[in-house]
This record gives sequence, C-alpha cells and structure tokens, in this order.
Amino acid sequence: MRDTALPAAVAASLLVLAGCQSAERAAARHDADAPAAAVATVAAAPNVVTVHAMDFAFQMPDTIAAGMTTFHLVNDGPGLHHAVIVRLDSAKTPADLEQALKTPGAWPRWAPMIGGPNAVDPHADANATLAMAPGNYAIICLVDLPGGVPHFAKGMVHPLTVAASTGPSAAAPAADEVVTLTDYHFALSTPLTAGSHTFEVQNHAAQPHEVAMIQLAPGKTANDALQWLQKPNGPPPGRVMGGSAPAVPGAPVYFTMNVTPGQYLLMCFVPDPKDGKPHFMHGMMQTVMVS
Ligand SMILES: [Cu+2]
Repeated sequence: MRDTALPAAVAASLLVLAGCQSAERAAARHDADAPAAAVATVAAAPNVVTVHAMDFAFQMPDTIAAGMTTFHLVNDGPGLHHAVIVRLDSAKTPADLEQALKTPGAWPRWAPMIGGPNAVDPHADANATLAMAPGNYAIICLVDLPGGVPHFAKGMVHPLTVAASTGPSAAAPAADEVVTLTDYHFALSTPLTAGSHTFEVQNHAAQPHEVAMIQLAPGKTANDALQWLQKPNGPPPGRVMGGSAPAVPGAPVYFTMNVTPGQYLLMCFVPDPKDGKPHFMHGMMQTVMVS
C-alpha cells in the first residue's frame, strides 16, 4: 500500500501546487482590476498626516490626497503650539495670507479656518480628523505665548496642497461625545467620563470657535488659568491637551483624547470681531469635572 500511497501523495501535492499557481494568476488578474473595484468601497481609516511643530516652524508634507484625514500634531517644543488649517479661497496663496495677517483688522474672508489639532503641551501630541477637499491651504499657529507675538509671524506658516483623490475616502469617525459651539457656549451631548473618547465638534454659530482642552492641576482653578494666561510666569496651572482648533461653521471636526479624572477647562481664544476680546472673556469658558 505504501508503494502506491506515496505516488498518490506526490500527485496530490502537485495538484495543490498547480492549484496555487492558478490562484496566484487569478490574484494577479484581480489586482489589475483592483483600482476600479476599490472606488466602490470605503477606505477603512482616514489618511494620517503627521505635523511636527517646533519653535517656530512646521515640518509636514507639502501635498496630501483629498479625503477624510487625521492630522497628528507632535509638539517638539519648547513652546505651546497648535496647527490651524486655513483654506485659501479665491486663488490666494500662503504668502497672501502672511501679508494679510501683518495688517491689523478683520480676518480675511478668503481664508476660513476649518479646524485642526489644537494647542498641546511641548513633547505631547494632539489630533484632529476632518474631510479635506482638493485645494490650497495653509497651516498656521496663532498661539502668542510667551510675549504676545503670534507664532505665524515667527515662521509658523506652512503651505499645504490637497490633491484630488480617485481612491475612497474613509467614513467620518464615530463620535461618542458631541460638542456644540455657539456664541459663547460649549454644550456637551453627554456628561464627560474618564476613558478614551472620540469628540465631534459642531460649530452652530456664525463666527469661528474652537475647543481648547486644559486639564487643571490638582488644587488649581479656572482663575489660576486666567491669571497665568495674562502673565505666563512659572509653570502653567495644568496640562494643555489639544482639542479642535478654530473652525468656521461647516463640516464637523473630530478629535480623540484619553480623558483621565480631574477638572477640565474648555476654552475658546478666538477674538471677537465686535471688540477684539477673546471669546473666553465673553463666557466661552467652561469647567467640566471628570470623576
Ligand atoms: Cu469662540
């Protein structure tokens, strides 16, 4: 039986081999068809773009593909930085934006802010996910600590071209906490709990707003934070943890954050066109206790 069984086994493995080869050929043919087939499917996850911020520059790609995109901000320090995504309409360029921001006055209408990862402590990271349409953009830092000169005036302006993409765009992240922004208020859809959360930020106001998340150090209060902002001497009274950078009303901005128990401050620093005062001075500042 052995004598006949062996050739049978060899024959069987040859059949398997032949089967594999035709499967590989089939797979190769399938690959050739794949780009057309992929258009109909949805990409599993957003594109990820890493943005390094430092005193005073951004290091990041010049061109990305359109679609749902997660901007991962890594603050190399030593200062506090964020990455505000500004859409450049009317064929304006990052140089036009730099020029316009040198002139005091209203924010240029052709340069709507659409979100981005908000300010985060040095040597920490933050993220924001949003749908990026093809076009021209600039990434800028509006933080003016310390010294009151906004970082974009020190070189933190980076051009970004978003190229049309034929591939699928990922679906929007599934959020478990919706933050609605109005003049001048934050509304949470559900009480904030400890743990990892996906936030969806919706601006329902006419002007831009942001969510800056600050975890107060034990024993520190919102007043301590306000005093530090006016005179940033000594260590800050908490951790600056990210959030969503200023955005005009429109598509939502998503961010993820691991929330640990403590007292949080939600703040908006966007200056109001009426009086130039930051929105937190109009009441857009909220304390949230997480147990
Ligand atoms: Cu605001």
